[in-house]
Amino acid sequence: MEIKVVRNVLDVNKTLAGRNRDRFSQEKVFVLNLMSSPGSGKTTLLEKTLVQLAPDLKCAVIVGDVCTSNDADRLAVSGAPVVQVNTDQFGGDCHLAAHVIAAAADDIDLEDIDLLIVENIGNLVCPAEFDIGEDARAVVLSVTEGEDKPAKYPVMFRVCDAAILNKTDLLPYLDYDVGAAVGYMGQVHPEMPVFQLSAKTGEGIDPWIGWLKEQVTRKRSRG
Ligand SMILES: Nc1nc2c(ncn2[C@@H]2O[C@H](COP(=O)(O)OP(=O)(O)O)[C@@H](O)[C@H]2O)c(=O)[nH]1
Ligand SMILES: [Mg+2]
Repeated sequence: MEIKVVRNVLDVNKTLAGRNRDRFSQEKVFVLNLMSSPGSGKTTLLEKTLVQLAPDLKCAVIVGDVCTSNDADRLAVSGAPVVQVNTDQFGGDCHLAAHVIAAAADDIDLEDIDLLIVENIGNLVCPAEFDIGEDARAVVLSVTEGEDKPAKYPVMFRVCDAAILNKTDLLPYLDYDVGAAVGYMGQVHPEMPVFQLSAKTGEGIDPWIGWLKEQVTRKRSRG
């Protein structure tokens, strides 16, 4: 019985995600869903990413947290439009659902932007299950979280089109096996690119920026 209810929730979400996808396509906006566990560095990566993309792409961000507007305040420094969603109004949901994205997108002038980035709620499980109408998904894993997280939380890594291995500036101080982490990701999702970088120092960020620009360009060329 419980499984049936969950299935219904996901079916409704899929329908609403389809509506979002049509709307974003009509407005010619590329949508990236950025996910990770709390604290892996999504906001820090976006702070850097928005600055790097600014000359080429007009960006906006929807950022989700259970409470606070801390991340929206950090990201607004870039000058990009930012909408903060707090899920404590919806019972503290651990993910952003399609209808929440639809409402948040009403506060953004979609005609005026090329790329909408959604920083999802920090969680390696639930956000992977909820389509929000995005074009691409990326997951951030930081080197302080353990090498085997892709094996323990395979759904997240399976549904993503790219992964970021963040906080590489900390590697000299840790007993962390980068090869093992990348290996686990490869087992779960063999074709997925993995970008090793430090969002803090910016080292290694260029291939990530290049990948993101390429995704937007590819969608534009498809019309
Ligand atoms: N050393 C280091 N710290 C980082 C890096 N990226 C993020 N952090 C720190 O990790 C903490 C969580 O980062 P935040 O961007 O808020 O993560 P989020 O919860 O995924 O959005 C903050 O204290 C950041 O300064 C990084 O590349 N290197
Ligand atoms: Mg954040």
